[in-house]
Amino acid sequence: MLTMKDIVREGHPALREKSAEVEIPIREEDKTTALALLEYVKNSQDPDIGPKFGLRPGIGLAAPQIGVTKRMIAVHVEGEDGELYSCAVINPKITSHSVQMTYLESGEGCLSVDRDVPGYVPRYAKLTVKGYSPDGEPVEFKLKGMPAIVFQHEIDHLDGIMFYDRINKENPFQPPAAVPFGR
Ligand code: SB7
Ligand code: NI
Repeated sequence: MLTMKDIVREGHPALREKSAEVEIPIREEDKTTALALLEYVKNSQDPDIGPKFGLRPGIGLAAPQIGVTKRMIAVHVEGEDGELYSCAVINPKITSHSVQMTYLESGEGCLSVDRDVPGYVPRYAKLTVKGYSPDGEPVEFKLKGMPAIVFQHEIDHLDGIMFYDRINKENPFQPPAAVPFGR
């Protein structure tokens, strides 16, 4: 099981690399990695397991964050209508997105960043993501709200992009031409 000691922090080159596509059919080793990412996000939100192992809660995790530069992510997050997005996605790809942007009013954080970086992170308000499940089944997600924001944060990791790269340098709280989301 993955713990905080497996998560690489700022300064590690994996966070700035462009991750490689995972070969299809998916190898057992890659499937295991994808499922480990998902297990971490679930464990980290479990009221017993999280504190017991000192896991910082995370609603998503990307393979480069454990030093594996392959295109794999996991999310465990609830949508606006209470639907749960709990999945590992291999080779996730944004196939379409809204013109409209959104941002989290509370800003974003990252398990690989041990400091607060305040500011709004502009994200697409809606998007479609295609990819593969760990079992090799093609999957497609139509996303809005928090799940949309998390998927974009994770897919950014696969391209070596950190959330703060997208914050306005001059005025971090300059509301982007966007509809805010969250409290
Ligand atoms: C706030 C938090 C996350 C995504 C979007 C908004 C995830 C934080 C955990 N991660 O570092 C995952 O990469
Ligand atoms: Ni992150």
